[in-house]
Amino acid sequence: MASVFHHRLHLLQTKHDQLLHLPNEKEEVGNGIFDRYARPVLTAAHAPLAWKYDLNPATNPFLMERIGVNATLNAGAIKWQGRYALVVRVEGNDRKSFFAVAESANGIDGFQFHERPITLPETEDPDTNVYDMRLVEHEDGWIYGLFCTERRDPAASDADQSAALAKCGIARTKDLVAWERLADLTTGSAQQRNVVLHPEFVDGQYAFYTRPQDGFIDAGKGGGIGFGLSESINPAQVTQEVIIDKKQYHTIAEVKNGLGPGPIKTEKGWLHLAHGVRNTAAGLRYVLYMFMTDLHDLTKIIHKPAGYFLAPEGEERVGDVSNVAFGNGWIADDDGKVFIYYASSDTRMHVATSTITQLIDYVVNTPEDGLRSAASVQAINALIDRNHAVPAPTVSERVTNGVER
Ligand code: M1P
Repeated sequence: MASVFHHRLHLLQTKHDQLLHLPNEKEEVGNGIFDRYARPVLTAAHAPLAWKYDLNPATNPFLMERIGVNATLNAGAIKWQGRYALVVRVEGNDRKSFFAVAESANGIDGFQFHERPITLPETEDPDTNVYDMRLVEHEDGWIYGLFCTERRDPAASDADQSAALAKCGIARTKDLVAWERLADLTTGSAQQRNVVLHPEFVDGQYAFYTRPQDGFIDAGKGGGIGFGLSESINPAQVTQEVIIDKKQYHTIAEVKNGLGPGPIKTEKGWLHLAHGVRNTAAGLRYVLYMFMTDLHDLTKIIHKPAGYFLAPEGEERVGDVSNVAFGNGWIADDDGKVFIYYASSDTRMHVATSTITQLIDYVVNTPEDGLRSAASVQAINALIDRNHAVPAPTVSERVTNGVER
């Protein structure tokens, strides 16, 4: 039996080590807006062996997996002590999610989990499930993690074991290791998911992006990305929410939408990444989109490209909840490079890279959604007209560009 244990341990350790050291390559031709990479940055298989196996041959002679890890998804992100840190939603085989920090030196490969998952304190009303943390370094000096806390709906009948109440949980830390739990956010809405803290005070108050909805799955008459202020962070209470980006018929966000990570401040405005959801015969389709709000009036969208910024592609389209791209973490480096972390199909984490300059160009210069097929054709014709006006390249430009020799 001891030989079974040691043989399996050697194989498991070798495979795990190889996975952790796999380099990630940029895919060759991107869309000019961002670059995708060949491999996910984190999968369930990246979880440390010590989280899953009893490594004592006396008590686990077959070296069986005792605790299963099902998926790594929807990670918040932050540059921390010069390294790229993700606070990952790790989901076990038991369907419970928890948070764990994984770090990398370059943000693209080599992500490794800390030895232990985060021990998140509970409130007096324990969470059944916690997920999708948004990290924000606030100007008050704390790093906040806002996440979804889910509990069974107390009004549901015994026959209904799926009705849940989703609220925004709030925790804060100074080191990503020790977390202080604050009271859950209260708002006027029955349910809240996808809540994000703005990094700066607004009129001396904490500012929240919200996503009010009537039911756990259905946005109902709620939905849209909301915005509201709270005098205090503990307890945080938003009494007035205004919808700054509503769901809209025949767009990528006609069923619901929600903000991704905290916004990035640029000289032109606040850059936002969000997800939009539409319904199809194959189920819900989640894609990422971007918009920009005014530097001074955070409720005013000044640019919003039509359609999606990033949609699940190829293998990304398949997973536990297929056809989903979800992003709640990005990191803007001082040199202008942006690392966009997104999960595919509620299963694994990926990175895409871009720059602030490219993202501003994208949000400012991509036509807005005209909301009619005819308007889409008009936008294409306008582009063709402008292309006709582009002077033909000179021979020397064609030679320089490698078109002619
Ligand atoms: O399954 C797709 C996503 O569904 C929910 O997102 P939203 O609240 O916008 O509908 C969340 O459960 C999210 O975690 C999940 O990825």
